[in-house]
Amino acid sequence: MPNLRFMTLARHIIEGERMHPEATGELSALLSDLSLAAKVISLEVNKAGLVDILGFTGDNNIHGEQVKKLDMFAHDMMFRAMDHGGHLCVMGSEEEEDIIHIPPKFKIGKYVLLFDPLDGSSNIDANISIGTIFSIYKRVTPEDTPGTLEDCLQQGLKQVAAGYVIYGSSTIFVYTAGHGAHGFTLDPSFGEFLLSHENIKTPKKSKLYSINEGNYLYWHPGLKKYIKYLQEEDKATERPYSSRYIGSMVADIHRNLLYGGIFMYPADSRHHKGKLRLMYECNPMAFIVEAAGGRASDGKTRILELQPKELHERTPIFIGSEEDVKKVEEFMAKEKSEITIESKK
Ligand code: FDP
Repeated sequence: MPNLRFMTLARHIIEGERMHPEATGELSALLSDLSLAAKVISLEVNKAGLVDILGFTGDNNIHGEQVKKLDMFAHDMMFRAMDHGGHLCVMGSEEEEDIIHIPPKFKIGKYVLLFDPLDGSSNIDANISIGTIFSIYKRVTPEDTPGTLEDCLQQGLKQVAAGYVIYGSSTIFVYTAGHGAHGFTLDPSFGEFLLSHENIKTPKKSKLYSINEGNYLYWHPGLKKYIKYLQEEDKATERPYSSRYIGSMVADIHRNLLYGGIFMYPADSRHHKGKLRLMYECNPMAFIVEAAGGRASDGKTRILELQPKELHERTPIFIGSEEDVKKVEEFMAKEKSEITIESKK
């Protein structure tokens, strides 16, 4: 085993590829291009407080949210880093309504890339950790033709790789190509991602939950009971749990992946499909968390088995330590009633 301090992301990707004699090197090239985009975005995120890049552009994205300059910068950077390698046939971005075609001047490849260029962007001004999330699939339509929506709308279990980059106290690139989840910390002095979290194993049970409790009134009754259960005292099951909610999905899930925890963004009586996007947020995160031994569901069904119908569709999500996710599923299954708004006293 080589000295971990000198295991760069590039080397790790290449060594991973050697385990697959049939590999063409294209996936490795894609991951390397992504790591370049991550370095540039990281640099820009770190400069955000210094240069005049903060603030709203005045435009709204397709979800009606106000877009900040940094989101657009990250979106452009991802596109420009990934459009010309010859490995992709189509892309999709949380910031763009339609699928993104590869410019005709570049070669068309066999992979599909979906990404959320800057997740948690409402936190930028407060210097809170944010992240980039990506998901890679093999195309399902004939080769050498432009990719289509059909290539993008695949079940999460068809992902060949997924990852996220967290821009926090340091920049960390976490990815899985199906064999474990691995984390690399960016050494800013020489601009390399170095292996810092080898083969992450998330605890099977935790003592920590993450949810926006401001939405309590609108939750499913089973979820209300589950959260109350977590707050009760019981030494045997290590309750009460602690509550930790940053409100930035990558940061919340990264912490829970390392320490154990359950992150929830449920459906509620106002938002029947929750808030988070299946293709850009939930599928890639579920792929990583499962690779680390965790679990992810929409409350009933495994996230990776959901059949997407639209590029930007949302889904409820319960993700993290396996036993905790199973427990909330049990609580919700016991309550037959639908989500209702509690009457005001
Ligand atoms: P944001 O709106 O800041 O982009 O993806 C959306 C997201 O952040 C997630 O990163 C985060 O977990 C969630 O929304 C927070 O939503 P609430 O403010 O409703 O809790």
